[in-house]
Amino acid sequence: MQIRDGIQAVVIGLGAAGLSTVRYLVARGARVRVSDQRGLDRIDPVTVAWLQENGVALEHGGHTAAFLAGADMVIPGPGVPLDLPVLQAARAQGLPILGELALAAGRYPVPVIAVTGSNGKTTVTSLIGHLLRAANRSPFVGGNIGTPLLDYFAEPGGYDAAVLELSSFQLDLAGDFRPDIGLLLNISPDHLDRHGSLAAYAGAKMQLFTHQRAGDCAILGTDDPMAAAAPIRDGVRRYAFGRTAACAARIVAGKVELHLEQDGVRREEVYDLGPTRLHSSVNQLNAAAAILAVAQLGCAAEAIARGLRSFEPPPHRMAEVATIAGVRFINDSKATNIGALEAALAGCEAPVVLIAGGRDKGGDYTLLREVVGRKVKHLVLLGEAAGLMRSALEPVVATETVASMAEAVRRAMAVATGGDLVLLAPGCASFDMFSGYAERGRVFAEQVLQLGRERTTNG
Ligand code: UMA
Ligand code: ADP
Repeated sequence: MQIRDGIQAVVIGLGAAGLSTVRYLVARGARVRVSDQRGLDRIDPVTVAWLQENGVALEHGGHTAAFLAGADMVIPGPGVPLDLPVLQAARAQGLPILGELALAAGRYPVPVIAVTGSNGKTTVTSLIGHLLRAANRSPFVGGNIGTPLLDYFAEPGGYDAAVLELSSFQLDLAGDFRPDIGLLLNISPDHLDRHGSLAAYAGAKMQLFTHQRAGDCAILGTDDPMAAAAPIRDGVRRYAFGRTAACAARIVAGKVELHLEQDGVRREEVYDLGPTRLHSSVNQLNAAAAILAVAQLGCAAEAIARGLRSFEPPPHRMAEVATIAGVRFINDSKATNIGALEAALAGCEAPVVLIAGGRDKGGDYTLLREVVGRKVKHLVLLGEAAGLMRSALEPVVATETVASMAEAVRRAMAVATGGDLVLLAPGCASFDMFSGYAERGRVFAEQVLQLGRERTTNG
């Protein structure tokens, strides 16, 4: 969306994305105000000074409808709930409510590759960026992955592509945004506390494809029924990845086979994931998705193969921590929803002692009964959702509840035997006990290493 000089914009939420939005708008001559629920003492003084210098009014300690007076548009940060009273007031006044994507729509002067899905976004987004760099390209990599997507415009970066990780929150307010390559990995219940229903959540994800036009490209994880059913517009080139025969990037025995017709040239390539760190069952899917995306951008097979070999997956995702007395400990703290937990278990070969629980996100844990019944020998629960998970899963597995991660690790070790796998895959958010999934994963790893040390010392 074009921002004209003097237009009045109110940004709600001064997080990373909100601040980036303020900067973007100020640089384009808008008159900007920003409102945050935090008290002034909890906002970075450097940011407060910058706002002052740039004539940006700051409302802190909550949002009031009065702050909207004279506004032409309201831009909530991605994590700001859309049913907030101030946004209801904005709607009642007929003010447009736009997300960062709506502002960015049509503004990227380079091909945009946008990645969404319930699980695997960060892995795939960073892998696409890595493969492009291996092919001597200079991608901007941002969005939900950490660097706000409007930061692209903050400095002339010399970028030749924009690779964006997009959440359902961002896609909910995407306006006319359209990616040249839209990549949908999978859809399983997540963020239902915000979206209200699986249909509404899936609907937000599908916004990725709403404005695509003939010649654009849609890449779909067709092993997942909801992703396979994504409504793709006529003329958009549709490519599938997964384990079925019809896939353009097909996983066969730990390898990705690429079958692609490109500008009249046939690409038939095989990528062996054996010598890479992408050999887990979910990462095979992620690799297939990323290979399809960069092949679309013309990257050569040799660069792709080299990039796959040097890629380090992001931490706290199925990461090996240690093996103690033959028991392997795996940290999948980033498994913050039911789909990620299900996928983690489905990929485990050995009997699993599962550590799960945390803050509930409104999903249905009975969906896990089949895979838990098949793979888990003992379930250790912690956090706010322990009770809900216990009643959903008790019928299929022996369950106990603990009060801390230290206790969880010790109880898991007590019931595990050599050859078992202790998996931290919470299936929940972490904010009831930790500052985020990374702290939860760190505490788990520390406790495991501590346990290892104690056992060595005690003989
Ligand atoms: N705030 C209010 N009023 C509210 C709610 C929040 O003022 O009612 C304020 C908070 O006080 C805080 C700010 O808003 O100052 C937080 O803003 P935000 O929640 O929009 O988050 P940001 O810090 O801007 O980070 C966002 C993404 N966060 C969310 O979508 C929740 C980050 O994704 C993203 O990396 C960042 O923009 C840069 O693009 C994080 C995330 O957890 C990783 N995403 C969710 C997920 O992956 O599951 C969707
Ligand atoms: P996101 O950014 O979508 O949260 P991540 O790459 O951070 O995705 O991975 C989040 C969780 O999902 C981790 O537990 C990881 O093991 C799991 N995961 C990664 N890729 C997939 C996939 N393709 N399908 C299902 N689960 C996955």
